[in-house]
Amino acid sequence: MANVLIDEHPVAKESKLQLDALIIGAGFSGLYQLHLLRDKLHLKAAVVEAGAGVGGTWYWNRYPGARCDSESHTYCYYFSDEILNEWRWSERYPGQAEILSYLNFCADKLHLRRDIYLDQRVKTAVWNEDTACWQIHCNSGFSIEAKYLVSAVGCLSSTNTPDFDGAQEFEGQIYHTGQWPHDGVDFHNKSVAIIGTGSTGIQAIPVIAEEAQQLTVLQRTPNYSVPARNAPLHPDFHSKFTKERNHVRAQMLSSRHGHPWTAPPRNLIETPENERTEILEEAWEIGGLRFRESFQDILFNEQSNKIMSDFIRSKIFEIVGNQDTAKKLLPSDHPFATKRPPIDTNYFETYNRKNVHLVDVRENPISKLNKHGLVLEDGTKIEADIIVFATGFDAMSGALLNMDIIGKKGLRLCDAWREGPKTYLGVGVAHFPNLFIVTGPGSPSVLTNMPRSIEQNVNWISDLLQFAESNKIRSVEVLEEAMLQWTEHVNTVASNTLLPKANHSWYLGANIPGKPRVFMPYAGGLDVYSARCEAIAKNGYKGFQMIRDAGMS
Ligand code: NA7
Repeated sequence: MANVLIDEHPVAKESKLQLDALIIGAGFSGLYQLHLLRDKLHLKAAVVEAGAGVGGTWYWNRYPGARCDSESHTYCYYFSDEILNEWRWSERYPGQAEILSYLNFCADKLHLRRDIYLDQRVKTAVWNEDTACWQIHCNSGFSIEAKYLVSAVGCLSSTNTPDFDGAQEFEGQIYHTGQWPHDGVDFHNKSVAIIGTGSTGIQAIPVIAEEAQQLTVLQRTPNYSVPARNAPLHPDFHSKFTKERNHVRAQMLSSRHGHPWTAPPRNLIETPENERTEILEEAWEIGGLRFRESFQDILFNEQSNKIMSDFIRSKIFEIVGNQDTAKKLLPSDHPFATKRPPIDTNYFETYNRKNVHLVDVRENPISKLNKHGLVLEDGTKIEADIIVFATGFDAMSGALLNMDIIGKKGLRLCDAWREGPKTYLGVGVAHFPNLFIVTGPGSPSVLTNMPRSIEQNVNWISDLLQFAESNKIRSVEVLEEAMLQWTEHVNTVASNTLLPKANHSWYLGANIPGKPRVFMPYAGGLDVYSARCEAIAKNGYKGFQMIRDAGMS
């Protein structure tokens, strides 16, 4: 890792940049992808990034309380012992600022900056059949020609801001949690309204409540949440972890969700009531996403899930003093963990504060904004100095479709995906040669601890490119049949679980008006998916067509 060149971000020039590989996005995926393609495969590779810094999700999501729900020692790269040895996490779950520092540390350590062009948002990417290259144009006018195009745009990077009438009339400030101002927002002496009680709202509400004069929470769908039990890590944590980390790594890779634990081989439904209550109470005290893994049948058996969901509902009743408020907070329209399960610090407790008010906007939706705040359909007015949109993302496919990607014979990705995303392994799309997607729709991605899925995908894509380069392949193309079979398999696997039972989930695209309802992530587990990818690679990348200059192999 010798520093032979100056580590500064390059300036985009007007003349076209010629590359072997262009990577879009400088988050966890893009940084590692650049490292492998440039430093291991020795390709001429670069990254374009829309933000003014590296970090991806953690660059944009700076809202109060922003924190990861994977534990720190697992939410990081595992490919480099040097990085694992040097970096020290401070808390059980890493906060936004700490993860952003970590990613900047990695970018410096691996000397990545000199090949990362900042403030470059990709507008179009067009496949040129004659040159077998992608022509990429950014909004700034910067353009690039590259043999390979790797999308590392992330699953949750295209924000969803409901288009309320009257937004221009509002005289206060509006912020979306996913585009938070870098110098923060001062809530002191302010009346604040927050829309949304997904993972983001659940993290932000307790922190904003401590600072704001009044906080009104506009809740459309009550959510389950489990205490995170965040705390500083013990001073000995790092040395203990260093000794155990090969074991931790193996546990993560052999698990369904990429966390270092798997559900014990027991079904809730078959566990006697007193025993299961004891297990759930203990899991509630430990906190975090492990709670979901207390039993193996939670996502498969409706009755088991109902018992677990009832347990959480009983906790909400215990925590929230005002029973009317508690009732409004009870989730009822989806089984636990069929939407992304939030973990929290004092979320339900926050409703016991005098300055926090809960408004149900399911039956009485937000109709518009006016000069002073929000107006509900029945005419109720909610005054606010600041409105926070914690309204989520056009997940998984949104950021990809925001770029105009045009493949063979002028086929646009938005047309190819008109009925929902279709991919092979989440990684490739038929008729879009030499295009690879890290944690795309059809991969385990958001159902897992992301860095594990990212490393698996990036390693696999890099091996595939290595194979293509050493075999003098002109273009790597997904076979239509392989893509359709995989897409059907993704659907079948999801329908064998309770996951599609959450009608409004962003996993299904249901949070975006007009978006086709297709269950997007692969629910078969990271372990199963990785084994499948490995077998496909061993089988000469079955499902891909490798085209040489002189014809086909
Ligand atoms: P989510 O989970 O999509 O949550 C968005 C929230 O915003 C959710 O409660 C929505 O209610 C609510 N919402 C969206 N539009 C409206 C309108 N028009 N009116 C009222 N309420 C609305 O996004 P998050 O950012 O919380 O989490 C995304 C992921 O980021 C998270 O899972 C982690 O993986 C990190 P709804 O439930 O649709 O009724």
